[in-house]
Amino acid sequence: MVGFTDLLAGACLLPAVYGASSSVASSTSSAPYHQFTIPASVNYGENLIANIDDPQAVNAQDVCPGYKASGVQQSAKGMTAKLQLAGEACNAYGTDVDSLDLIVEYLAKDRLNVQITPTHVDRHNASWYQLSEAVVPRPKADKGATAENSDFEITWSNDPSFSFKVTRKATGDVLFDTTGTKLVFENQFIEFVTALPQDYNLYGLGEHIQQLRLLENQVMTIYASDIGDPIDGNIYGSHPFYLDTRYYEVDAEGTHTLVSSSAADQSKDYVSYSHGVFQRNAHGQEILTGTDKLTWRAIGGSIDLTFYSGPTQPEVTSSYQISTVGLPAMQQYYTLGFHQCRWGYQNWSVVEDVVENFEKFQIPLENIWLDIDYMHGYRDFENDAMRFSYSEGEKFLDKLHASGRHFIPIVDSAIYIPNPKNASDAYDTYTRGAKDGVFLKNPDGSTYIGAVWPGYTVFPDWHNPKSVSWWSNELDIWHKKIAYDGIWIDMSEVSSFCVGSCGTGNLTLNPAHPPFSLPGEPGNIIYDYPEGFAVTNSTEAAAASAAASSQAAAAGDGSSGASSTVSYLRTTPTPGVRNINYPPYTINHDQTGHDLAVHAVSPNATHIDGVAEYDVHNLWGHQILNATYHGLLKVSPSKRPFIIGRSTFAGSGKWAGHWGGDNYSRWAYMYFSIPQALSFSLFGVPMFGTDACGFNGNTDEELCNRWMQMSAFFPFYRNHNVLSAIPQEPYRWASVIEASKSAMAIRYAILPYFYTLFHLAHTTGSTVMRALAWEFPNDPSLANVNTQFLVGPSIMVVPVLEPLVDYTKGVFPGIKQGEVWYDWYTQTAVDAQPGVNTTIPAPLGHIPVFVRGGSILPMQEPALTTREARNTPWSLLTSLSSQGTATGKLYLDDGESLYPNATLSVQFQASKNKLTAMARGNWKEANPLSEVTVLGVTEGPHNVTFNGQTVPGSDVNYNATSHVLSVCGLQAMTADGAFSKHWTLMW
Ligand code: MIG
Repeated sequence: MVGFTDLLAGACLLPAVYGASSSVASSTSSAPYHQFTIPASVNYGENLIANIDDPQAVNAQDVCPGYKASGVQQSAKGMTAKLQLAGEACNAYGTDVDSLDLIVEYLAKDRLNVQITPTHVDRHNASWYQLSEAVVPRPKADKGATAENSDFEITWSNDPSFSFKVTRKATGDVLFDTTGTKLVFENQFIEFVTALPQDYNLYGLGEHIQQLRLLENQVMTIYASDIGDPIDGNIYGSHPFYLDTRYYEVDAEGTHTLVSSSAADQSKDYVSYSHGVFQRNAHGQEILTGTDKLTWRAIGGSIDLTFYSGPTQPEVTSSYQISTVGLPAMQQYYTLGFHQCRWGYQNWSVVEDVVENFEKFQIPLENIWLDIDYMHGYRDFENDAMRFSYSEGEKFLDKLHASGRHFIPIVDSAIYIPNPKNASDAYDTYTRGAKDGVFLKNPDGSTYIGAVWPGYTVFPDWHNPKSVSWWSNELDIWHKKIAYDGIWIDMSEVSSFCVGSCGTGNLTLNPAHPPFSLPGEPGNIIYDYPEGFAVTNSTEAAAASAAASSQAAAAGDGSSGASSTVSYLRTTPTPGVRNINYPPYTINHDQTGHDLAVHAVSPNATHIDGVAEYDVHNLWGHQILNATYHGLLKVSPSKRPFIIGRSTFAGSGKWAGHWGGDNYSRWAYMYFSIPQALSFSLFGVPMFGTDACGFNGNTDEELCNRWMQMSAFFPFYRNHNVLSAIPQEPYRWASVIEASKSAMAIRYAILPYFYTLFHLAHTTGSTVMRALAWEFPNDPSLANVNTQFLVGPSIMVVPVLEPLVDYTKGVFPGIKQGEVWYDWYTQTAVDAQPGVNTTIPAPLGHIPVFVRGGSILPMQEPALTTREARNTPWSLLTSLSSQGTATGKLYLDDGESLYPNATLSVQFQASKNKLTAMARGNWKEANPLSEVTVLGVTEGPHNVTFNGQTVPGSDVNYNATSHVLSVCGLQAMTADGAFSKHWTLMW
């Protein structure tokens, strides 16, 4: 073992404080280019497309006729009807569809589905596209489901035009209500409006960087966009799902009165009911959050709404995953270890140096990542022969794997297309794909050629039945050259650096430089530092800000594309024809000009089945994750694939995890990591983390210190950095070394808890990272708490999210109901008042962590790798509730098999001075139990026994002040494994 156990000195798992260390210099200069540079102009549209801000835009609600229902058929299972256009077509932003089919189906007690689709869809001739069930399945129905046994009731009306209302029977509360609004259904524009209560609590609708509870008066666009994490803008993923939580005051008669969460009064009692709504639509969407309504728009597809009745968040989330999008992938154990990445690791020896530094400073490192630097000419599946040769790589990986560590390379979404004039430019991956015709086409049948890192590129067409096997084969061939352990998928929106098929006719210019300078290249030198840096490093900050100003001045006014003129391009709808490049209604997409073709493969790129990219853009990133999942199974058929993907769709969690994308080394982005993670908990993608210390811009010691500590409690824990920013591995600053080690000591100690949470998520649809409101559903004051979070039910983290302070503030939920919170470090109960935002000391290097009373956490000893940690003795941290009880769970297996043939489940239970462990299963856990710590023991024990045998007094330690009981020396009594038989500890 690489000596990490001294962390555990003393009776209990307290992270030790580490000594200082020297910093290590590094160079990240980038290689010069001697290539044709793709002109910058091609990266922008020429137009500012009319969007929500267009003053001339008509409000479809004012001009459209709505529909009238006829031929209504009611049944025990639901209803069907025809919806006919109720007046003259408005053709506001497309062609009105005059006849629609309405199908209402009670899918299960807790699920109701409302589907509205054009009548008689003729797939080959239709001017709209219906989402494929093969790619995005429809929610499952229970056989016996009926209207009568449903939690919901749906009613409808034709007055003044067709509308419907979904009511929760239990409260009589109307959850969804389109009364008085018009249904608009055109080939390129769908709109419906639902009423919401004042001060509603809505969550989800991703992917955005935003606070946890959605703000009112926002335009929330859903359209996969390769863009550096703008706040409130649409980014990589598409998750048209929301959770709606409503709080009620209940009087003596049981009457429920809806209350605003801002009016929460700690002296009153409340209950909450949550429901979920999923709109199964993959088109570009835009959701307007009004003060008392939601306007939902889509530029195609259909209406396919599923309501989940909960009534708690865990029930909504679990039902959403189990019935609709799928349960999240089980992760391999090692993926819970720490991941180090950066853009700018220049060659194998630089990477080796990084790994060695982790060893030297005794900082846990589990996974080393490589960005696009390793590639030969930025080609997927090809290492650069000089800097990242396979032979040197093999030696490096042998050593890395022998030390229990893993290697995760990036794979980009676009594929280099070789220069036809240059025979030595052949690229087998392309050749094999072209042979199978797996790349997207132009409408005229020619190959669609965009531009990404390598120059001009092509893009896999996931509708081609051969594309998954081609992709899997490429992964497999490459794996034989370099034994990677997982895959990082990037640029999958799918990103392209030019508008349209810009490479057509230009291939002889390949390889080419992208149409902008890379970070570190002239004009794009990084001078950014986090807030607070100017205070602690004033001289450097002043120099950086001066240099930044002159760089900006040299670049002109800094504006680009069409942003300076407000002259909108407005497209007039043509009956029966779609304008897919410039739809008549353009969602508020955040690329230049709101142009759907900017920085992405253009909407008119065409799939083998004739489907336009316009209709399936948001699914590209989902499908490459599916393909990669298959590919990794081809490489290692029995192992759980480990994939981290950038663009996701509802259901991507069944194949992959996700990182937060290109955030900034700024305090605000550290904060936004929390709501982003919690949103992905709701979306069924529990394996989530953001780039610790920040990606874009330079970080600094203080931000990196705080962020490394916070991210230690995120499911996916990775430090990643942009090309040419100052290095930010945790060993770069003495204080960050210590801070990282101390937070990692906690993470690695509770790995069995994390792993158990993942297994529960994978099997039941529960979450790993949790909002306080979800665990404490009856406290309206928690509705928007997102500056602190829970890991599972038992651990609460209150990070510092601002510079230059030595405290933070947090609430201790549930205190009023008798909840007890123990400080992780002192192991004593926190003295907190209900609802009070409590000041918590947090000097730099200290992250406040609390254990909820009533928990039993299975732990092992921290180590430098998870493999070592798994070879250490067990301990249990038991924190008693105010009733003196506690429970906990443990799940174990080999940590890697897709279908493990041996598993172990242990149930822990404590009450009345007695703790029992009941194990089930055939996984042999060889490590013994060494100690049990019990927090909140109010009376000193007289006699401590383990399975009836007295534990010698020298192994029992009771602190009458802190109320901590620790029982050590249990190894001998559990020599055949901590859980090989049931046991009971009494005190
Ligand atoms: O546009 O591969 O989000 O993590 O370092 C930049 C280089 C392309 C974007 C990813 C980022 C990665 C970077 N990539």
